Amino acid sequence: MLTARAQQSLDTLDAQALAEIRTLRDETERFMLRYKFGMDEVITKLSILREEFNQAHDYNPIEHVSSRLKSLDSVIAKLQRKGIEPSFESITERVTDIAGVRVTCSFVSDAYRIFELLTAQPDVTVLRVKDYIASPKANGYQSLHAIIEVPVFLSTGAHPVAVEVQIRTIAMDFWASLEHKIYYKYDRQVPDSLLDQLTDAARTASELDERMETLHRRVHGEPVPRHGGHGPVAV
Ligand code: 0O2
Repeated sequence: MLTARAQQSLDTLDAQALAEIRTLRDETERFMLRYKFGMDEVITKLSILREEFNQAHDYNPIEHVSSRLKSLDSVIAKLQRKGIEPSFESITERVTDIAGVRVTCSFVSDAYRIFELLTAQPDVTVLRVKDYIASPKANGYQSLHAIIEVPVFLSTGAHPVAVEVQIRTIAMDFWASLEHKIYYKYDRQVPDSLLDQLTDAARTASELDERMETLHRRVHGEPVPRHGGHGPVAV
């Protein structure tokens, strides 16, 4: 239901302007749909890896997979924040987190294993990697981020689509989701004392990851490397 003012504004638009608005709306829907398809493809790849790994090794390196498509409002806010020109071309090039997939693993070695298995697939192109596990952010945030590109096959042919994949352990995920909530609760102005506690909690989460991995390896008779047995991802 339109307000009287909105209806009045609409009445002042001529037929051509209305047609242009409809075209833009349709193009935007098609544009966003490609990201949904790209995201679906990555989710399918992960669920195949998960099932096959379970069958072949009787072990599941993936605890949980979640995904989200950035809302149009968030995309527009990001364009304004970063001064990006509002064209489909520049959005494709510069906003690479419209489609996002988050993978939660039990152990750090599983996070790297999933990254390697996913990015080794011939139709996956790695555009960018940020290894916040090897190099945590100053606040303690840990996660392995990769912007990958997968081809989406439409009636018009193959279209490469960027998908942001975040891979982390349960402990890292627990920390990140609490930190995210606190960040928004304080409207990005988190008191220093809380920030210190969060950074300290991140250290505890990291220690827990190391201890759990050591325990897991001992139970399975695997050698226990001194630093968890995984290195940063070479970019
Ligand atoms: P949302 O709603 O999760 O998408 P970019 O600005 O994205 O182009 P940037 O910032 O260099 O580039 O990307 P980076 O460092 O890979 O981080 C992107 C995403 O990682 C964020 O997305 C968060 O999801 C997550 N992230 C990064 N740093 C932190 C952190 O300190 N705490 C938490 N909780 N999450 C973090 P968005 O767009 O912020 O939000």
